[in-house]
Amino acid sequence: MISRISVIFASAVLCTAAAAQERIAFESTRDGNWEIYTMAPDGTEQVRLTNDPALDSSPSISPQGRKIVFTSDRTGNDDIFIMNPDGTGLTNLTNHPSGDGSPAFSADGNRIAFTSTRGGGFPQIYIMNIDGSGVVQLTDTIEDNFYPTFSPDGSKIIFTSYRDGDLEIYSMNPNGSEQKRLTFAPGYDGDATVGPDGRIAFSSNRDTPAPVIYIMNIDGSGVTQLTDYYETDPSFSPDGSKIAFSTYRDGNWEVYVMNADGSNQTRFTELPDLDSAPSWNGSAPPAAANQCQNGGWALFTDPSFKNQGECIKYVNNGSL
Ligand SMILES: [Ca+2]
Ligand SMILES: [Ca+2]
Ligand SMILES: [Ca+2]
Ligand SMILES: [Ca+2]
Repeated sequence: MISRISVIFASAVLCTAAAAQERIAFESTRDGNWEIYTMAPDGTEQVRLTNDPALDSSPSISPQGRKIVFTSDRTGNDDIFIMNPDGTGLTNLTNHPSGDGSPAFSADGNRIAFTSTRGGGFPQIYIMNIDGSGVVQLTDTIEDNFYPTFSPDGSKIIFTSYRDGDLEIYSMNPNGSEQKRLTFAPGYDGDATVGPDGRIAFSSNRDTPAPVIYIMNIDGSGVTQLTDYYETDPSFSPDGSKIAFSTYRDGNWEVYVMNADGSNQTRFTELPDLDSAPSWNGSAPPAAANQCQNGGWALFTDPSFKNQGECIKYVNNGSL
């Protein structure tokens, strides 16, 4: 029995559950030009985070919801910016004259994969630290590589490439090794997102005039169509039960959310402007709690404790 405890706080990045903010980041033209917004997981509380005449797009929210990265051309070319969830602390991470875009947070929130033309040829996928340092090139092929996204377990980066003469989805290790093709259907296959069970949702026009959303296993098997009008940009909820996506079914782009089996497709944006590219952060409190417990830590839930919800380590001080 533990009669007294000593508490040691885990690093903020690894194990802080209560502070995790589950939000859906998205892009919208509702205030006159493309800006970055977030909303609550039920579609309420839609707030604008950027305010610049430049094109601000393609947000990715970190697993714990503490940072948002996005693409902006406010410097005169596309660069990747990072900011706090309230829009403060805006920082240019790339500062490179080439085109940099499509940022995606790693599963641990410590790195960002992105697409860049800085190599001088076709767009390639790179990875960097969240302060912009340590840039490493991961792909190097003829034809484009783009739209990187991490699997929630951190083991894979899924991306789109034209390297085999058609747009297909590929996987690779986060160091760029073991690049493997996952789709083989004629037409567009891209916009991939990986759920906590390893399944990949993506959009494809393999069976339809406009792209719609499909789901498949991480090895490319078991492809199932989920939507049927014009849908792109799927993003899994943290527990994998839902998928946010963009659709043109109402005559302009809107963000919708559906169950991961395609049922209960629900409209989350209502404006006649363009609303698209939802990014749902990938690690909610339950996942953080599991991570803590697996690492020998526990989630502190005593409501009287000021750091309620933080992961702490119980230490038996021997005074039984
Ligand atoms: Ca803007
Ligand atoms: Ca740039
Ligand atoms: Ca294809
Ligand atoms: Ca709209």
